[in-house]
Amino acid sequence: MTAQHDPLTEAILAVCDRYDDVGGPEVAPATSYARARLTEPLRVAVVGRVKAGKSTLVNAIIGRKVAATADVECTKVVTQYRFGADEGATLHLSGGRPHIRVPLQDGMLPDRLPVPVDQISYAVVKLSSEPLRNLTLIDTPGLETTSAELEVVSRQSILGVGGVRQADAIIYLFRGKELADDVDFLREFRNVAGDVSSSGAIGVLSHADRYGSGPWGDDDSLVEATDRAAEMQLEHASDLAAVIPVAGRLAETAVTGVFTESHARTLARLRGLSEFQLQARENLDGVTIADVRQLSMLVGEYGLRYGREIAGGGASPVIDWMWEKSGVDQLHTLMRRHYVNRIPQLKAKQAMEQLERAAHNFSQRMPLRRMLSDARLAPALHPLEEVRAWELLSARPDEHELLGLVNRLLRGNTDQERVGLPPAADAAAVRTAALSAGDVVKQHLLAGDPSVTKSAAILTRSFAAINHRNSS
Ligand SMILES: Nc1nc2c(ncn2[C@@H]2O[C@H](COP(=O)(O)OP(=O)(O)OP(=O)(O)O)[C@@H](O)[C@H]2O)c(=O)[nH]1
Ligand SMILES: [Mg+2]
Repeated sequence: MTAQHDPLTEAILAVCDRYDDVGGPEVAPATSYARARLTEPLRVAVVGRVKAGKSTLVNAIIGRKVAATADVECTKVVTQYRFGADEGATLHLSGGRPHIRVPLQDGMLPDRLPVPVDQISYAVVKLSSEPLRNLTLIDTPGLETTSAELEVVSRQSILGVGGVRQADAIIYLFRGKELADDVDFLREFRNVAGDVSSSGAIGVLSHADRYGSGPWGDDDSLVEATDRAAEMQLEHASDLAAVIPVAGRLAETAVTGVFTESHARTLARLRGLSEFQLQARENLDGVTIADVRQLSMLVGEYGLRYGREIAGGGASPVIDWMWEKSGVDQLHTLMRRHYVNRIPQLKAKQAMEQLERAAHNFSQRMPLRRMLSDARLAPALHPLEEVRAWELLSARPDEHELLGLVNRLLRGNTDQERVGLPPAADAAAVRTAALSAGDVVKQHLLAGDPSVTKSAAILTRSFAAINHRNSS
């Protein structure tokens, strides 16, 4: 579906036109930016602590080694990966200075940049990789960086203009146990950026192949990570739409084509070793320690332990196994469910908030703000209110009765789907279902909890509108 044909996008474009009418020529840059953002690919920022595995995950999603990864602090500037046939990088400097074009080095942003990193607001790397046609990925420096120089840069730039503030959605990586800092940051970006809240945020428990008792422990790390992710999902319901375990390195190795038949043969030769021998790197049956180290870099200790049995079949089954174990497929599914299927909603939300923020800078700020709040009440923008209800309800510790209703409303493409009826249901049946859903909702209008009352008010309008649309 092109953005122009989506009713919500159309409605926001109409709001942009009105913004121009009310605000006059000085608002043109704000509206042209908002229009452009509505039609470009969704922007997803990858955020988390230093060494959480953010760049590795970016590579895994793009299917190519585009971001440098290392055991030492690595990503220094916020980097947007966008689709473009003209591959290359542009550094956007702070203070409005002109951009600087830099050639890529081995397909990546060069290690040495022509200006100090604290002068760079963000970098844009254009690549002709297919996954970027529909998705712009934003890799960010780790939170709580170790060098003082980066400390200031990172928080500002991650939250700021090139980073989360400009993202339609985020992936938040936790490495192992989440720390108070992680939770603080999630809250911080909700407050400061405001643009992306729980509906657009997916949590990833990274390094899942090393989780819990570790790759050599009695329990399977991935299973332990899956259990922990499920708990985290409940604990962070107010900040994150879901939490899943991901072993990014397995995925990166699987999709970037670095795992060869020769690696598979070496890995297969480790089958006869006991776990102790392999872990301690003793009596390696003719395989050198250097070879095992190299394999471990590619498939991790988890891959050494469990992948060697599969390696007898060659590189391809190992690659399939790593991809399957990595959890990146599930991440894609979640991203489709939470982001891609809701691009118009996420983009509309972002555009409205951007226009609201920009209004403060213009002489007609009060009329602009009034126009925007009126627009929010119009039926065409009601889906945004439904997203708000979803956020309020999913932030509650319980699985509230209304949550199921709002989920269905947001996922449904037709009124039949929105009220839970089969496609063939006629208007009368839809009306009856909308009325009875409306009755359920009304019981919550006087609930003591303001988040429930507000959601119930929003859903009352949703079902009234469905009823109205289906009345002859
Ligand atoms: N075993 C294992 N190692 C991983 C995984 N993900 C990343 N790594 C490794 O962890 C190290 C850090 O990964 P990066 O992707 O550079 O982490 P980052 O969050 O981008 O780090 P900064 O940019 O410095 O904040 C690298 O050596 C990766 O190969 C994973 O899922 N499992
Ligand atoms: Mg990085």
